[in-house]
Amino acid sequence: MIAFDGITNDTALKILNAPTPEKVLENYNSPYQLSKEQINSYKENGFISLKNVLTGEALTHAQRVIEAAVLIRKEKDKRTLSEKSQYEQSFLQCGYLCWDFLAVKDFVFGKRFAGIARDLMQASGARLWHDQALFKEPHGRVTDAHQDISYWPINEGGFTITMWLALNDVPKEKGCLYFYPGSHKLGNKEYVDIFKNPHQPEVVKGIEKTFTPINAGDATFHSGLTFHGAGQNVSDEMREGMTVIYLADGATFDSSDERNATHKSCVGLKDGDKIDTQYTPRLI
Ligand SMILES: O=C(O)CCC(=O)C(=O)O
Repeated sequence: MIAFDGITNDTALKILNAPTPEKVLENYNSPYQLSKEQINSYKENGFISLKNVLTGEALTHAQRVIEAAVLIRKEKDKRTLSEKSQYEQSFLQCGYLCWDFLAVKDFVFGKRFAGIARDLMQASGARLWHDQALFKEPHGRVTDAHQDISYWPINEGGFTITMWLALNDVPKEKGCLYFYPGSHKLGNKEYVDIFKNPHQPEVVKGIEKTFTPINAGDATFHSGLTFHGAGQNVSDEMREGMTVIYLADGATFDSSDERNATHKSCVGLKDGDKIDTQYTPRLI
């Protein structure tokens, strides 16, 4: 059973139903300036770690709201870590929170984060693909290395990017992310079944991993083409990560892989259609 300081099942709903303070909204929507070096570094490596993407009251607020949402989603799950599947031992995964909780929507729709995504992808605009909280429980196992695009029905892998924002400090021992620099240049390569039967991807053998320990409010951004994973959480604390995944405006639907074609964000689309559905609004 999971628990967060100062939040009960009753207060969780109150937290989620309260309007987001004006100052927090301003922070969620204020621009974040990237340098040319940062944009080039992302282009070269396929990922980047950025400081202070969220700070102060906005960070405290986002943490509380997302903890409350995770608590509500997981309140009925009384299993201990060892009773869960191998995949579930990597993280508590709570997706599409923004469509259930307005307070989370305010965060997920923030133009600050979407603006970073757009600028790193050098796109004309950024759409929402989906959001998901990824909390790694104390002593949760590694996240096996994989490439996100292999799970998504999208033709253009380079038109996808994930923000992974730390809601609390995430040093290496708490299971920070690692990336294989430059692996996005290998293209759409290898499906790893992280759900049931993971293997170490062949294509990144020989590439050294870069671990990205980050503090609360910092974030990493990685391309859907970049191979990555996360270490084990050997600490006694929950690792709290919130992700938002963006598409460059213009990304198109790929129905060719049956494993992915039923993705909720693409319902109603035909092969090759521009991804523009009720779940993928243009955010910036
Ligand atoms: O949070 C994790 O452990 C893995 C994150 C990840 O694979 C992703 O955000 O694409």
